[in-house]
Amino acid sequence: MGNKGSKMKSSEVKKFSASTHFSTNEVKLIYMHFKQLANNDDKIDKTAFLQTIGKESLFMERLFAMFDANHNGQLDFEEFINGLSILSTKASFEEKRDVSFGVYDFSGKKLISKEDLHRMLASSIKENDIVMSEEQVSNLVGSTFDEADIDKDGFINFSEYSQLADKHPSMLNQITLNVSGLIASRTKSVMNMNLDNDEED
Ligand SMILES: [Ca+2]
Ligand SMILES: [Ca+2]
Repeated sequence: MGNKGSKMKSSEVKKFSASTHFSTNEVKLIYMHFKQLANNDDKIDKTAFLQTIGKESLFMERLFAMFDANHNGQLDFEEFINGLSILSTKASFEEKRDVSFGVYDFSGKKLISKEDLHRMLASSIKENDIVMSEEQVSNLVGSTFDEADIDKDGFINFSEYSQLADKHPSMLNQITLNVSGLIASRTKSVMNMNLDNDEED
């Protein structure tokens, strides 16, 4: 913490600010937070990621898998900040829609099966302490497929998912976190000591 190398070059800060929804100050804060969580290889693992999000769930585990673009089981800074950018309130509907489709698409075949949806729903219901019988979950899956599976092939493809999301935009709400607030509150202690003496070259 606060050690050498925990600061990012201003050209890098600008680059990440341009490629995400974060201001240069937010990029610096996120970088500090990343350094706190990262292991010696400058990567964060799933446990550290779930800590940041403050929530352990199947959904968040799937998000981690989506953000881990090179599938090595760890997030480097670029993967981390790109992921947080999609979770931020400033991310577009399309960004959130695309990542949420991937969350449900367990097989990676660009198709959501009834089993995929059932698994995710059952898990969210349990996490939110909602009491629902197995039959009620199955009925919910069935009625979602009745509406979404337009060509009736037993899968929700991306185009069908997009149409469903257009009709029910609130289903993407779970892809939104107040990332700036989250990061600011968790980096408060190191913020003062690191944000002074900024390189302004
Ligand atoms: Ca990775
Ligand atoms: Ca279909």
